[in-house]
Amino acid sequence: ATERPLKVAIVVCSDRAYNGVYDDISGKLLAELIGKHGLTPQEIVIVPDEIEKIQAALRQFKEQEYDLLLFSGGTGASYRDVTPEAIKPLLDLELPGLMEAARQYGQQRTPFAMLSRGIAGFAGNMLVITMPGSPRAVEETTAALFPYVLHLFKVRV
Ligand code: MTE
Ligand code: CU1
Repeated sequence: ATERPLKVAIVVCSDRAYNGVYDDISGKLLAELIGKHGLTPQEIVIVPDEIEKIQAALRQFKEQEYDLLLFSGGTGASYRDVTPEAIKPLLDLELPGLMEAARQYGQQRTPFAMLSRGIAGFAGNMLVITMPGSPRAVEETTAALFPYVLHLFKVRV
């Protein structure tokens, strides 16, 4: 158990943010929100809603020995929402309780929280969480999970 700062990255999955149709708000917001828990993301990247691009991002950060990788977006039910499908096969250990808790927390605030299919787990030693994409969803999901998920880094030894 080292006390070095966690290496954190954020990956925004959004065709429209990737193509510059709108400015990414959720990635920056997420960085700010986890900042309150002492985490500073080294990188914020935007990828289109494509399985290969999403998987390539995970593999890259895993290779660089990141500790925590936060995805946002692409967890819904549209034909372009593929984030859970991309991530699931790359997880070595699923942690269903994380998104169960996040959806429950969200559900107490908006009935639309149940529409997210987000998943979480470890890819090797890297904790991966796929949050829904709207700023409000990012805010609520972060509030539900942090700082409690950080306990996992003491457990996963
Ligand atoms: N969860 C919370 N806590 N708050 C929200 O506002 N929005 C929902 C849901 N989860 C929301 C939420 C909506 S409207 C959708 S469509 C799904 O997340 C999927 O979002 P995504 O496709 O951006 O991942
Ligand atoms: Cu929605």
